[in-house]
Amino acid sequence: MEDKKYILVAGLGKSGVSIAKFLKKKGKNIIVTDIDPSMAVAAAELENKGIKTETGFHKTETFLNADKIIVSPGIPLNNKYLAMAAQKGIPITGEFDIAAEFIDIPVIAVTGTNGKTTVTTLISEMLTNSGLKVFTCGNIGTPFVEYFMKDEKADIIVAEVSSFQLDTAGKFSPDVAVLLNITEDHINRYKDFYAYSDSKWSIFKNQSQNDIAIINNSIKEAEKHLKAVKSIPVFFGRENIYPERKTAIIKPDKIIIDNFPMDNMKENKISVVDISGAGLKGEHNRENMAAAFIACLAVGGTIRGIEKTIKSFKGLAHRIEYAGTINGVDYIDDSKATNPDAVVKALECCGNNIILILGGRSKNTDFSYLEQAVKKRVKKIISMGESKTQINNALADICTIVDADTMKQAVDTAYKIAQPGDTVLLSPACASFDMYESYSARGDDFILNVKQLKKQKHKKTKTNLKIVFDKVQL
Ligand code: UMA
Repeated sequence: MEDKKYILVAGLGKSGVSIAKFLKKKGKNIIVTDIDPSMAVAAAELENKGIKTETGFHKTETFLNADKIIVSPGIPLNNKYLAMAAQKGIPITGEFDIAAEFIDIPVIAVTGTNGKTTVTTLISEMLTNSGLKVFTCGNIGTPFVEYFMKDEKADIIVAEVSSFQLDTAGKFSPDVAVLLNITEDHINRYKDFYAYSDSKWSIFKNQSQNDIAIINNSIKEAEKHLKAVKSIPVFFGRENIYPERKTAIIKPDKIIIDNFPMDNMKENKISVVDISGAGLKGEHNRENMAAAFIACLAVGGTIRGIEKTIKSFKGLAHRIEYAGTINGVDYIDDSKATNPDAVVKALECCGNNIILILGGRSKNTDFSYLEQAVKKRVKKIISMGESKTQINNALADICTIVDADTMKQAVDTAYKIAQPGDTVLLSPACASFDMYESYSARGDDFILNVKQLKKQKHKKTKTNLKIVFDKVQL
């Protein structure tokens, strides 16, 4: 049993490692624990820095004797050790709460079910192209506290924030907070959709009246949450449904600011941004651009920087990303689509003759949400991973479903089914962890299989030509 006072860092992933190093630097006494025995290597590095680690198990007393517990986003708060600690009154918090104590520059925080990484990246590039030094962090992959360990200072922090991070965000209070959308996701972690939705809305909870809240005006049941928002709301959407409020209206080729919400917007005298030559396609991406545009204006981004980014930014890897064409069939990698609404958005971008590869680790979301879009656009579904049965139960009545055990089998089956002009779309609506370590590993496997198939078919075509040629010579 530890007799000294200590902070317990639970989880030794990216977030846990960074927090442990940061707090150690601040002179705190730290213990790190991770249930996974394979974390021993990462633990050894921390041990060398004088941080005590416990890997391969969790010990009740280590949790119960801690002064405070900092929990990684991947560990559910109903974890039995955390629950025991909470019952004993031990404060349980997360990385954003710790970061909040040290922030001394403006912060833009972005949340939502889908589009977070795209908008975080867009805002970062728009501001960089406006001449600002930006530190980008959060759920996008770089822990927030890494900023405090850097020598180089930034003008602004742009953070992607997941609902898991918001649940332990404590005093975190962004100057500009963006809520992109809320649809069903992570229902394996939350009691129900409403609990998940509350988590998303909590991004605004510590904001004060001079801060900015950027909100998609099509989010359902927003009114009850808006009452609690103390900051200045600025909406974006296809129509101005709140005429008395500030809104950026999205048209196919432009975004129009209906009302100037902030002083610096008045100074900038910007009312329209041209998005006709945008690198990002699709209705959902027009929403993403509008949200990013308002966020940038709120912190002094320039119209030049914004328009330059809108033209040059082509999207992220594994998000509706072109992977190749074989026999007139396009193959699209959308491995980052880990919930049903993201799949609907991808289907809307990919025409009408789609072979859809679905499946992975379920997050208890409802696959029947896909019904309308599948009816309209999908020729066949190929299902893989742990959620095959759930997918069958939800969609077999409206679309033929073929099973695949591996990505190779899924791609080969899609190849056999597809006709020239069709699109093969990997858009799984599920997490990847049943078969891969991340969505990007899953996307890479898809791309690899598409490339190999293309090579194979190209070789075959060449061999066929040779046979014909040999015959001609005879
Ligand atoms: N663990 C325990 N005990 C448990 C359960 C888990 O010790 O009972 C351990 C695991 O063995 C693991 C660690 O806890 O080693 C969990 O770490 P983590 O999953 O929180 O992973 P990190 O590497 O710290 O990554 C986290 C975010 N992960 C999650 O939210 C699941 C990363 O988001 C984020 O990029 C990173 O912090 C930096 O901020 C990833 C993600 O999947 C990309 N996010 C979800 C999403 O986008 O849908 C929310």
